[in-house]
Amino acid sequence: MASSDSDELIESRRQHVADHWNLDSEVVLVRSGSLVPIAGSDLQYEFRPHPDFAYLAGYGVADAVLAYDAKDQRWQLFGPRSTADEMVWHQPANEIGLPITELDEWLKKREQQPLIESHNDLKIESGIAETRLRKDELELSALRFAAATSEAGFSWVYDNVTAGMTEREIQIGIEAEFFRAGAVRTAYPSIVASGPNAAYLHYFYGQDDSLTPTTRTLEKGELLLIDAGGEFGGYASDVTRTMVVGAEPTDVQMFLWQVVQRAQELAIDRCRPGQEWREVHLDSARVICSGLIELGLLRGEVDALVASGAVALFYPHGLGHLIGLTVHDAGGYPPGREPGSHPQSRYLRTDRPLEVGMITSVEPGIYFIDSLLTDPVIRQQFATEVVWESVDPLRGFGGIRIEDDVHVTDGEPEVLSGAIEKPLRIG
Ligand SMILES: [Mn+2]
Repeated sequence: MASSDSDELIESRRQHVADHWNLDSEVVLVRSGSLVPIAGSDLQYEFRPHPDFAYLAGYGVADAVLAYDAKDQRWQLFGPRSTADEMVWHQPANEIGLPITELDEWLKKREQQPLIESHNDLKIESGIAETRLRKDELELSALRFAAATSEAGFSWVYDNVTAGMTEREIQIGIEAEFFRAGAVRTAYPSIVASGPNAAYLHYFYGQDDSLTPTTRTLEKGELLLIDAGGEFGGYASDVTRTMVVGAEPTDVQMFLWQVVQRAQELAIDRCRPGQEWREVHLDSARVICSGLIELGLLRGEVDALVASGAVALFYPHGLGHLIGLTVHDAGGYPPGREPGSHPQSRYLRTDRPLEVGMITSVEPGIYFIDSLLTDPVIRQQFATEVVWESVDPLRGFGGIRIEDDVHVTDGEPEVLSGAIEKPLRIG
């Protein structure tokens, strides 16, 4: 990060954070983090900086520290320097700030001031989170670019995927296009789930066994759910499309897909300042509930079915989450709010009123999850609300999720991933 525009924006982030902290004389250290060794080897996991450091420093360098002296209201960056031996094996370190070896001396001059490690202090962390909520222009351009890399990947899927391909082949194809379009990495492990696998909310290659991962061949007429996105400049994109491959959709596939699509459309339109995200989420559950009643899978009144947890059997997750330097970004719950235990909301990752500058995913879904549908306690509990004789034949159907990334503005919601088509059928 070099340009003076970005320097100015980073300066302004620091100012906002310091205003939130409102400290007198403390010294705060924000660390980038260290490489994590892989057990039993001399290798390390790929480095990811702590997002608070990345946000306030603008770098992704390991073993670096950003220090703030509240007395002088000054920020000082410290970074590692390579030794001659290290430079035999590695490219030289990015020489940011003062050498990290000078940090002790710098702290000694301030030893009368209380020292706070930012990642151990709730007030300090939430001061950064509250600032990270509202994205600045530099962040928005990274987020838009990340979404464009995802678009390249999904276009490849629409043009190339046919029945008979394995999930792994599809994953390789979509990720290659993310990277070709400029993504630095995938924002999270890509979910490429065919047929019944689409009912696992977070299904990904190698999860079952990292030595010999299994993959499945997509069959004609099955659902294919892809939840994948590129990452750029540390910023994530998070997109899901579900389609029927190689055949005309069945009536049930088409009906449920349209219910999810409608729930998503209504929720995206609600991504406006002042809307309580929990309410938007519950309304999406009501839309899905109406669809399940109409299809004859649930019986009863919409509000009662949402309240009892019957809808959560088919839509167990939250409508969406904040997106930024992590795919499930900081600030989902403001101080004073906590995740509840209600089945329809316990996985809700955000509970706050929307504000201009927030980025949220909008991702309703409907799934036929075997572990829930076969549980005898659940079957007994929902004996009257769930029409089991109509639900049971749909075991193995998989699931449908449609997800876009939405920027809350003071005008119309901006759908960052809006250029990615939503075909019901491909191949
Ligand atoms: Mn998501």
